[in-house]
Amino acid sequence: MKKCLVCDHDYEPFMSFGQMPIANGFLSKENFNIEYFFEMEVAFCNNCKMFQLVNIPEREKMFNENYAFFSGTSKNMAMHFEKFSSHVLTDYIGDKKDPFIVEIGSNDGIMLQNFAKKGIRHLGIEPSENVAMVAREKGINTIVEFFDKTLAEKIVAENGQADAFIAANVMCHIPYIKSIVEGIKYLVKPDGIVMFEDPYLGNVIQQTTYDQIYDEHTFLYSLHSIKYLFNLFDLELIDIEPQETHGGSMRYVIAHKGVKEISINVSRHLELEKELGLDRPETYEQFKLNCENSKKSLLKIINGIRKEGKRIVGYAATSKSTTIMNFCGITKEHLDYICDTTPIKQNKFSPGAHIPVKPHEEFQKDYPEYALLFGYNHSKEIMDKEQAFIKQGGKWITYTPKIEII
Ligand code: DWN
Ligand code: SAH
Ligand code: ZN
Repeated sequence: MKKCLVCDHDYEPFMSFGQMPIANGFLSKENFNIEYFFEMEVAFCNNCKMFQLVNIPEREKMFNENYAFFSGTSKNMAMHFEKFSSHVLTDYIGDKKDPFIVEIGSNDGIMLQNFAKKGIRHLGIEPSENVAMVAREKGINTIVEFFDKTLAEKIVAENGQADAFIAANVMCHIPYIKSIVEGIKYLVKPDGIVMFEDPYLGNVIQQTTYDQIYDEHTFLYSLHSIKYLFNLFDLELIDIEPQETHGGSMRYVIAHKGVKEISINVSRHLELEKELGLDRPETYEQFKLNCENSKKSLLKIINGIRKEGKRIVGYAATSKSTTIMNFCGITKEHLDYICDTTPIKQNKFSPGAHIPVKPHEEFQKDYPEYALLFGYNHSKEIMDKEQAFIKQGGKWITYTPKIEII
Protein backbone atom coordinates (compact mmCIF):
# COMPACT_ATOMS: atom_id res chain seq x y z
CA MET A 1 0.00 0.00 0.00
CA LYS A 2 1.24 3.47 -0.88
CA LYS A 3 0.51 6.55 1.21
CA CYS A 4 -0.76 9.96 0.17
CA LEU A 5 1.94 12.65 0.32
CA VAL A 6 -0.51 15.11 1.87
CA CYS A 7 -2.79 13.22 4.28
CA ASP A 8 -1.02 9.86 4.73
CA HIS A 9 -4.08 7.83 3.73
CA ASP A 10 -3.57 4.60 1.78
CA TYR A 11 -4.35 4.66 -1.91
CA GLU A 12 -4.13 2.44 -4.99
CA PRO A 13 -2.58 3.89 -8.18
CA PHE A 14 -5.26 4.02 -10.90
CA MET A 15 -2.93 4.04 -13.88
CA SER A 16 0.64 3.51 -15.06
CA PHE A 17 2.09 5.37 -18.05
CA GLY A 18 4.98 2.90 -18.10
CA GLN A 19 8.69 3.62 -17.85
CA MET A 20 9.50 7.33 -18.17
CA PRO A 21 12.77 9.25 -18.30
CA ILE A 22 13.48 12.70 -16.77
CA ALA A 23 11.22 14.97 -18.87
CA ASN A 24 13.85 17.69 -19.26
CA GLY A 25 16.76 15.24 -19.45
CA PHE A 26 17.91 16.02 -23.02
CA LEU A 27 21.02 13.94 -23.59
CA SER A 28 23.86 13.13 -25.93
CA LYS A 29 24.45 9.73 -27.55
CA GLU A 30 27.20 8.74 -25.09
CA ASN A 31 24.68 8.84 -22.26
CA PHE A 32 21.93 6.71 -23.83
CA ASN A 33 23.00 3.63 -21.88
CA ILE A 34 23.01 5.36 -18.48
CA GLU A 35 19.67 7.13 -18.89
CA TYR A 36 17.48 7.06 -15.76
CA PHE A 37 13.91 5.71 -15.94
CA PHE A 38 11.11 5.34 -13.37
CA GLU A 39 7.63 3.86 -13.52
CA MET A 40 5.18 6.73 -13.90
CA GLU A 41 2.12 5.68 -11.92
CA VAL A 42 -0.59 8.09 -10.84
CA ALA A 43 -3.04 8.04 -7.95
CA PHE A 44 -6.02 9.97 -6.64
CA CYS A 45 -6.42 10.21 -2.86
CA ASN A 46 -10.08 9.98 -2.04
CA ASN A 47 -9.51 11.48 1.40
CA CYS A 48 -7.76 14.80 0.62
CA LYS A 49 -8.62 14.72 -3.14
CA MET A 50 -5.00 15.12 -4.23
CA PHE A 51 -3.98 13.85 -7.68
CA GLN A 52 -0.36 12.71 -7.42
CA LEU A 53 2.57 10.77 -8.80
CA VAL A 54 3.39 7.56 -6.97
CA ASN A 55 7.15 7.37 -7.69
CA ILE A 56 9.14 10.57 -7.75
CA PRO A 57 12.78 10.88 -8.88
CA GLU A 58 15.21 12.67 -6.52
CA ARG A 59 14.89 16.44 -6.86
CA GLU A 60 18.54 16.93 -7.88
CA LYS A 61 18.00 14.65 -10.88
CA MET A 62 15.49 17.18 -12.22
CA PHE A 63 16.56 20.57 -10.89
CA ASN A 64 20.28 21.22 -11.23
CA GLU A 65 22.84 23.34 -13.04
CA ASN A 66 21.77 21.87 -16.39
CA TYR A 67 18.04 22.57 -16.11
CA ALA A 68 16.74 22.82 -19.68
CA PHE A 69 13.68 25.04 -19.25
CA PHE A 70 14.21 28.79 -19.48
CA SER A 71 10.95 30.66 -18.81
CA GLY A 72 12.03 33.59 -20.97
CA THR A 73 11.68 31.57 -24.21
CA SER A 74 8.07 32.72 -24.56
CA LYS A 75 7.20 36.38 -25.15
CA ASN A 76 3.57 35.75 -24.25
CA MET A 77 4.54 34.25 -20.90
CA ALA A 78 6.66 37.36 -20.19
CA MET A 79 3.54 39.46 -20.79
CA HIS A 80 1.48 37.13 -18.63
CA PHE A 81 3.90 37.54 -15.70
CA GLU A 82 3.99 41.31 -16.15
CA LYS A 83 0.21 41.32 -15.61
CA PHE A 84 0.55 38.91 -12.65
CA SER A 85 3.06 41.29 -11.01
CA SER A 86 0.86 44.39 -11.55
CA HIS A 87 -2.10 42.52 -10.09
CA VAL A 88 -0.13 41.70 -6.92
CA LEU A 89 1.02 45.30 -6.54
CA THR A 90 -2.28 46.99 -7.31
CA ASP A 91 -4.69 44.69 -5.54
CA TYR A 92 -2.68 43.25 -2.65
CA ILE A 93 0.26 45.55 -1.85
CA GLY A 94 -1.31 48.96 -2.45
CA ASP A 95 0.50 51.70 -0.54
CA LYS A 96 2.29 49.42 1.94
CA LYS A 97 5.70 50.83 2.89
CA ASP A 98 8.82 49.03 1.61
CA PRO A 99 7.03 45.81 0.60
CA PHE A 100 8.99 42.55 0.35
CA ILE A 101 8.09 40.00 -2.34
CA VAL A 102 9.34 36.41 -2.33
CA GLU A 103 9.06 34.11 -5.34
CA ILE A 104 10.01 30.43 -5.48
CA GLY A 105 10.87 28.74 -8.78
CA SER A 106 11.84 32.18 -10.08
CA ASN A 107 13.85 30.61 -12.94
CA ASP A 108 15.44 33.27 -15.20
CA GLY A 109 13.58 36.11 -13.48
CA ILE A 110 10.65 36.33 -15.88
CA MET A 111 8.33 37.40 -13.01
CA LEU A 112 10.64 39.19 -10.57
CA GLN A 113 12.12 41.47 -13.25
CA ASN A 114 8.89 43.43 -13.02
CA PHE A 115 9.45 44.09 -9.30
CA ALA A 116 13.20 44.67 -9.67
CA LYS A 117 12.61 47.33 -12.35
CA LYS A 118 10.42 49.26 -9.94
CA GLY A 119 13.05 49.03 -7.17
CA ILE A 120 10.80 46.82 -5.01
CA ARG A 121 12.48 44.61 -2.40
CA HIS A 122 12.35 41.04 -3.70
CA LEU A 123 13.97 37.62 -3.40
CA GLY A 124 13.93 34.72 -5.86
CA ILE A 125 14.56 31.15 -4.70
CA GLU A 126 15.74 29.00 -7.57
CA PRO A 127 17.69 25.73 -7.13
CA SER A 128 18.63 25.31 -10.81
CA GLU A 129 21.86 27.26 -10.94
CA ASN A 130 22.07 27.92 -14.69
CA VAL A 131 18.65 29.59 -14.90
CA ALA A 132 19.20 31.42 -11.59
CA MET A 133 22.39 32.96 -13.04
CA VAL A 134 20.43 34.46 -15.93
CA ALA A 135 18.21 36.19 -13.35
CA ARG A 136 21.20 37.44 -11.35
CA GLU A 137 22.74 38.89 -14.50
CA LYS A 138 19.54 40.91 -14.91
CA GLY A 139 20.05 42.32 -11.40
CA ILE A 140 17.41 40.14 -9.73
CA ASN A 141 18.21 39.00 -6.17
CA THR A 142 18.26 35.24 -6.38
CA ILE A 143 19.47 32.47 -4.09
CA VAL A 144 20.29 29.03 -5.43
CA GLU A 145 18.38 26.85 -2.96
CA PHE A 146 15.36 24.60 -2.66
CA PHE A 147 12.64 26.37 -0.67
CA ASP A 148 11.26 24.63 2.43
CA LYS A 149 10.45 25.41 6.08
CA THR A 150 14.11 25.68 7.11
CA LEU A 151 14.91 28.13 4.34
CA ALA A 152 11.81 30.19 5.22
CA GLU A 153 13.21 30.65 8.73
CA LYS A 154 16.54 31.80 7.33
CA ILE A 155 14.87 34.28 4.97
CA VAL A 156 12.79 35.79 7.78
CA ALA A 157 15.86 36.08 10.03
CA GLU A 158 17.71 37.97 7.31
CA ASN A 159 14.95 40.04 5.69
CA GLY A 160 11.88 40.00 7.92
CA GLN A 161 8.52 38.58 6.85
CA ALA A 162 7.16 38.89 3.32
CA ASP A 163 4.15 40.91 2.15
CA ALA A 164 3.61 38.56 -0.76
CA PHE A 165 4.69 35.01 -1.52
CA ILE A 166 4.27 34.26 -5.21
CA ALA A 167 4.93 31.24 -7.41
CA ALA A 168 4.09 29.98 -10.89
CA ASN A 169 4.32 26.40 -12.05
CA VAL A 170 6.42 25.28 -9.13
CA MET A 171 4.11 24.49 -6.19
CA CYS A 172 2.94 21.43 -8.13
CA HIS A 173 6.59 20.32 -8.51
CA ILE A 174 7.31 19.70 -4.83
CA PRO A 175 6.61 16.35 -3.11
CA TYR A 176 7.62 17.78 0.31
CA ILE A 177 4.74 20.24 -0.13
CA LYS A 178 3.79 20.22 3.55
CA SER A 179 7.18 21.70 4.44
CA ILE A 180 6.57 24.36 1.76
CA VAL A 181 3.19 25.36 3.16
CA GLU A 182 4.58 25.37 6.70
CA GLY A 183 7.35 27.64 5.39
CA ILE A 184 4.80 29.94 3.77
CA LYS A 185 2.85 30.17 7.03
CA TYR A 186 6.04 31.30 8.79
CA LEU A 187 7.27 33.59 6.02
CA VAL A 188 4.18 35.64 5.22
CA LYS A 189 3.11 38.63 7.38
CA PRO A 190 -0.22 38.34 9.22
CA ASP A 191 -1.88 40.60 6.61
CA GLY A 192 0.23 39.26 3.71
CA ILE A 193 -0.86 37.36 0.64
CA VAL A 194 0.03 34.11 -1.12
CA MET A 195 -0.62 33.87 -4.84
CA PHE A 196 0.39 30.99 -7.05
CA GLU A 197 -0.70 29.25 -10.22
CA ASP A 198 -0.27 25.77 -11.65
CA PRO A 199 -1.74 23.62 -14.43
CA TYR A 200 -5.30 22.86 -13.37
CA LEU A 201 -6.55 19.32 -12.82
CA GLY A 202 -9.98 20.30 -14.21
CA ASN A 203 -8.46 21.14 -17.60
CA VAL A 204 -6.37 17.96 -17.65
CA ILE A 205 -9.46 15.84 -17.01
CA GLN A 206 -11.73 17.71 -19.42
CA GLN A 207 -9.20 17.89 -22.27
CA THR A 208 -7.34 14.61 -21.58
CA THR A 209 -4.07 16.57 -21.51
CA TYR A 210 -2.25 13.73 -19.78
CA ASP A 211 1.02 15.26 -20.99
CA GLN A 212 0.83 17.52 -17.92
CA ILE A 213 1.85 14.40 -16.02
CA TYR A 214 5.64 13.97 -15.86
CA ASP A 215 8.39 13.63 -13.24
CA GLU A 216 8.44 17.34 -12.28
CA HIS A 217 4.67 17.52 -11.78
CA THR A 218 4.26 15.66 -8.49
CA PHE A 219 0.73 17.03 -8.13
CA LEU A 220 -2.10 18.32 -10.28
CA TYR A 221 -4.10 20.61 -8.03
CA SER A 222 -7.79 21.38 -7.73
CA LEU A 223 -9.59 23.76 -5.37
CA HIS A 224 -10.58 20.72 -3.33
CA SER A 225 -6.99 19.56 -2.75
CA ILE A 226 -5.56 23.07 -2.25
CA LYS A 227 -8.22 23.92 0.33
CA TYR A 228 -7.40 20.73 2.25
CA LEU A 229 -3.63 21.27 2.08
CA PHE A 230 -3.57 24.91 3.24
CA ASN A 231 -6.16 24.29 5.92
CA LEU A 232 -3.64 21.94 7.59
CA PHE A 233 -1.56 25.05 8.37
CA ASP A 234 -4.33 27.54 9.22
CA LEU A 235 -4.19 29.21 5.84
CA GLU A 236 -7.27 29.66 3.67
CA LEU A 237 -8.19 29.91 0.03
CA ILE A 238 -9.80 33.35 -0.45
CA ASP A 239 -10.03 33.60 -4.24
CA ILE A 240 -9.24 31.84 -7.51
CA GLU A 241 -8.58 33.11 -11.02
CA PRO A 242 -8.66 30.63 -13.95
CA GLN A 243 -5.87 31.20 -16.51
CA GLU A 244 -5.37 30.12 -20.11
CA THR A 245 -1.63 29.56 -19.76
CA HIS A 246 -0.09 26.08 -20.06
CA GLY A 247 -3.27 24.69 -21.59
CA GLY A 248 -5.43 25.76 -18.62
CA SER A 249 -4.14 26.80 -15.21
CA MET A 250 -5.59 27.96 -11.91
CA ARG A 251 -4.34 30.84 -9.81
CA TYR A 252 -4.97 30.47 -6.08
CA VAL A 253 -5.08 33.42 -3.66
CA ILE A 254 -4.46 32.45 -0.04
CA ALA A 255 -4.27 34.33 3.27
CA HIS A 256 -3.91 33.59 6.98
CA LYS A 257 -7.18 32.16 8.30
CA GLY A 258 -9.84 34.69 9.19
CA VAL A 259 -7.92 37.75 8.03
CA LYS A 260 -9.36 38.44 4.58
CA GLU A 261 -12.77 38.15 3.00
CA ILE A 262 -13.45 34.97 1.01
CA SER A 263 -14.71 35.55 -2.53
CA ILE A 264 -17.89 33.83 -3.69
CA ASN A 265 -15.74 32.47 -6.57
CA VAL A 266 -14.35 29.84 -4.22
CA SER A 267 -17.61 28.12 -3.28
CA ARG A 268 -18.94 28.49 -6.82
CA HIS A 269 -15.90 26.81 -8.29
CA LEU A 270 -15.92 24.05 -5.69
CA GLU A 271 -19.44 23.25 -6.91
CA LEU A 272 -18.20 23.19 -10.51
CA GLU A 273 -15.50 20.71 -9.51
CA LYS A 274 -18.14 18.44 -8.02
CA GLU A 275 -20.12 18.63 -11.26
CA LEU A 276 -16.95 17.67 -13.12
CA GLY A 277 -16.42 14.79 -10.68
CA LEU A 278 -12.94 15.92 -9.62
CA ASP A 279 -13.71 14.69 -6.09
CA ARG A 280 -14.61 11.13 -7.16
CA PRO A 281 -12.43 8.10 -8.06
CA GLU A 282 -14.69 7.05 -11.01
CA THR A 283 -13.61 10.20 -12.87
CA TYR A 284 -10.05 8.94 -12.90
CA GLU A 285 -11.04 5.49 -14.15
CA GLN A 286 -12.68 7.25 -17.09
CA PHE A 287 -9.61 9.51 -17.52
CA LYS A 288 -7.46 6.38 -17.87
CA LEU A 289 -9.65 5.14 -20.75
CA ASN A 290 -9.55 8.60 -22.34
CA CYS A 291 -5.73 8.58 -22.23
CA GLU A 292 -5.58 5.19 -23.93
CA ASN A 293 -8.02 6.32 -26.64
CA SER A 294 -6.11 9.54 -27.18
CA LYS A 295 -2.90 7.53 -27.70
CA LYS A 296 -4.59 5.27 -30.28
CA SER A 297 -6.04 8.17 -32.26
CA LEU A 298 -2.78 10.12 -32.35
CA LEU A 299 -0.80 7.07 -33.49
CA LYS A 300 -3.38 6.38 -36.21
CA ILE A 301 -2.90 9.86 -37.68
CA ILE A 302 0.89 9.73 -37.44
CA ASN A 303 1.16 6.21 -38.91
CA GLY A 304 -1.20 7.18 -41.77
CA ILE A 305 1.04 10.09 -42.75
CA ARG A 306 4.22 8.02 -42.49
CA LYS A 307 2.69 5.32 -44.74
CA GLU A 308 2.31 7.98 -47.43
CA GLY A 309 6.04 8.66 -47.01
CA LYS A 310 5.51 12.23 -45.83
CA ARG A 311 7.73 13.90 -43.23
CA ILE A 312 6.73 14.98 -39.72
CA VAL A 313 8.75 17.23 -37.42
CA GLY A 314 7.96 17.75 -33.72
CA TYR A 315 7.45 21.44 -32.92
CA ALA A 316 8.91 22.51 -29.51
CA ALA A 317 10.71 20.03 -27.26
CA THR A 318 8.47 20.67 -24.26
CA SER A 319 8.65 18.66 -21.04
CA LYS A 320 5.10 17.56 -21.79
CA SER A 321 6.21 16.02 -25.09
CA THR A 322 8.35 13.52 -23.16
CA THR A 323 5.18 11.93 -21.79
CA ILE A 324 3.48 11.92 -25.20
CA MET A 325 6.42 10.31 -27.01
CA ASN A 326 7.22 7.71 -24.39
CA PHE A 327 3.60 6.75 -23.66
CA CYS A 328 2.61 6.59 -27.34
CA GLY A 329 5.85 4.95 -28.48
CA ILE A 330 6.73 7.76 -30.90
CA THR A 331 10.26 7.25 -32.23
CA LYS A 332 12.55 8.56 -34.95
CA GLU A 333 10.62 6.34 -37.35
CA HIS A 334 7.75 8.81 -36.84
CA LEU A 335 9.49 12.16 -36.37
CA ASP A 336 12.56 13.31 -38.32
CA TYR A 337 13.53 15.61 -35.46
CA ILE A 338 12.07 18.12 -32.98
CA CYS A 339 12.78 21.81 -33.46
CA ASP A 340 13.23 24.06 -30.43
CA THR A 341 14.56 27.54 -29.71
CA THR A 342 16.41 26.62 -26.48
CA PRO A 343 20.21 26.35 -27.04
CA ILE A 344 20.76 23.81 -24.20
CA LYS A 345 18.30 21.36 -25.83
CA GLN A 346 19.64 21.73 -29.38
CA ASN A 347 21.89 19.06 -30.90
CA LYS A 348 20.95 16.68 -28.11
CA PHE A 349 18.36 13.90 -28.13
CA SER A 350 14.92 13.83 -26.55
CA PRO A 351 14.58 11.88 -23.27
CA GLY A 352 13.65 8.23 -23.71
CA ALA A 353 12.58 8.40 -27.37
CA HIS A 354 16.02 9.72 -28.49
CA ILE A 355 14.72 11.90 -31.31
CA PRO A 356 17.25 14.58 -32.38
CA VAL A 357 16.51 18.14 -31.24
CA LYS A 358 17.49 20.81 -33.74
CA PRO A 359 17.43 24.60 -33.81
CA HIS A 360 14.33 26.30 -35.09
CA GLU A 361 16.28 27.54 -38.15
CA GLU A 362 16.47 23.94 -39.39
CA PHE A 363 12.68 23.90 -39.63
CA GLN A 364 12.59 27.15 -41.60
CA LYS A 365 15.31 25.97 -43.98
CA ASP A 366 13.43 22.90 -45.21
CA TYR A 367 9.79 22.67 -44.22
CA PRO A 368 8.37 19.18 -43.67
CA GLU A 369 4.80 18.39 -44.81
CA TYR A 370 3.60 18.12 -41.20
CA ALA A 371 4.52 19.51 -37.78
CA LEU A 372 3.35 17.87 -34.59
CA LEU A 373 2.47 20.74 -32.25
CA PHE A 374 4.02 19.81 -28.90
CA GLY A 375 4.00 23.49 -27.87
CA TYR A 376 0.21 23.84 -28.13
CA ASN A 377 0.12 26.08 -25.06
CA HIS A 378 2.05 28.64 -27.13
CA SER A 379 -0.01 28.10 -30.27
CA LYS A 380 -0.87 31.76 -30.79
CA GLU A 381 2.77 32.81 -30.54
CA ILE A 382 3.84 29.91 -32.77
CA MET A 383 1.13 30.40 -35.44
CA ASP A 384 2.04 34.09 -35.66
CA LYS A 385 5.64 33.29 -36.48
CA GLU A 386 5.01 30.27 -38.71
CA GLN A 387 2.82 31.95 -41.33
CA ALA A 388 5.31 31.02 -44.09
CA PHE A 389 5.13 27.29 -43.18
CA ILE A 390 1.33 27.43 -43.34
CA LYS A 391 1.22 29.45 -46.58
CA GLN A 392 3.41 26.98 -48.47
CA GLY A 393 1.03 24.14 -47.53
CA GLY A 394 2.43 22.91 -44.20
CA LYS A 395 -0.08 21.25 -41.87
CA TRP A 396 -0.20 20.95 -38.09
CA ILE A 397 -1.02 17.78 -36.23
CA THR A 398 -2.61 18.67 -32.90
CA TYR A 399 -3.63 16.43 -30.01
CA THR A 400 -5.40 19.02 -27.91
CA PRO A 401 -8.06 20.45 -27.81
CA LYS A 402 -8.75 17.88 -30.58
CA ILE A 403 -6.72 15.21 -32.29
CA GLU A 404 -6.73 16.50 -35.84
CA ILE A 405 -4.82 17.87 -38.80
CA ILE A 406 -5.24 21.61 -39.37
O1 DWN B 1 5.88 23.46 -15.35
C1 DWN B 1 6.79 23.72 -16.10
C2 DWN B 1 6.56 24.75 -17.14
C3 DWN B 1 6.39 26.11 -16.56
O2 DWN B 1 7.61 24.84 -18.03
C4 DWN B 1 8.12 23.11 -16.00
N1 DWN B 1 8.02 21.87 -15.30
C5 DWN B 1 8.81 22.90 -17.29
C6 DWN B 1 8.24 23.67 -18.45
O3 DWN B 1 7.30 22.85 -19.12
P1 DWN B 1 7.30 22.75 -20.73
O4 DWN B 1 8.68 22.41 -21.17
O5 DWN B 1 6.21 21.85 -21.13
O6 DWN B 1 7.00 24.28 -21.05
P2 DWN B 1 6.62 25.04 -22.36
O7 DWN B 1 6.56 26.48 -22.03
O8 DWN B 1 5.45 24.48 -23.00
O9 DWN B 1 7.90 24.74 -23.28
C7 DWN B 1 8.29 25.56 -24.21
C8 DWN B 1 9.34 24.91 -25.09
O10 DWN B 1 9.00 25.24 -26.40
C9 DWN B 1 10.73 25.44 -24.82
O11 DWN B 1 11.67 24.39 -25.01
C10 DWN B 1 10.90 26.48 -25.92
C11 DWN B 1 10.05 25.93 -27.03
N2 DWN B 1 9.47 26.97 -27.90
C12 DWN B 1 9.83 26.99 -29.22
O12 DWN B 1 10.63 26.17 -29.68
N3 DWN B 1 9.29 27.96 -30.01
C13 DWN B 1 8.59 27.85 -27.38
C14 DWN B 1 8.04 28.84 -28.16
C15 DWN B 1 7.07 29.85 -27.61
C16 DWN B 1 8.42 28.90 -29.55
O13 DWN B 1 7.96 29.76 -30.31
N1 SAH C 1 8.15 30.07 -12.51
C1 SAH C 1 8.70 29.77 -13.81
C2 SAH C 1 9.50 28.44 -13.83
C3 SAH C 1 8.70 27.20 -13.64
S1 SAH C 1 9.68 25.71 -13.84
C4 SAH C 1 7.61 29.72 -14.86
O1 SAH C 1 6.43 29.63 -14.54
O2 SAH C 1 7.96 29.77 -16.05
C5 SAH C 1 9.84 25.19 -12.16
C6 SAH C 1 11.01 25.87 -11.46
O3 SAH C 1 10.94 25.57 -10.05
C7 SAH C 1 12.36 25.37 -11.92
O4 SAH C 1 13.14 26.47 -12.32
C8 SAH C 1 12.95 24.63 -10.70
O5 SAH C 1 14.34 24.70 -10.61
C9 SAH C 1 12.24 25.33 -9.55
N2 SAH C 1 12.09 24.56 -8.28
C10 SAH C 1 11.93 23.23 -8.11
N3 SAH C 1 11.83 22.91 -6.81
C11 SAH C 1 11.92 24.08 -6.10
C12 SAH C 1 11.92 24.42 -4.71
N4 SAH C 1 11.79 23.52 -3.75
N5 SAH C 1 12.05 25.72 -4.38
C13 SAH C 1 12.19 26.68 -5.33
N6 SAH C 1 12.19 26.41 -6.65
C14 SAH C 1 12.08 25.13 -7.05
ZN1 ZN D 1 -4.58 12.37 0.71
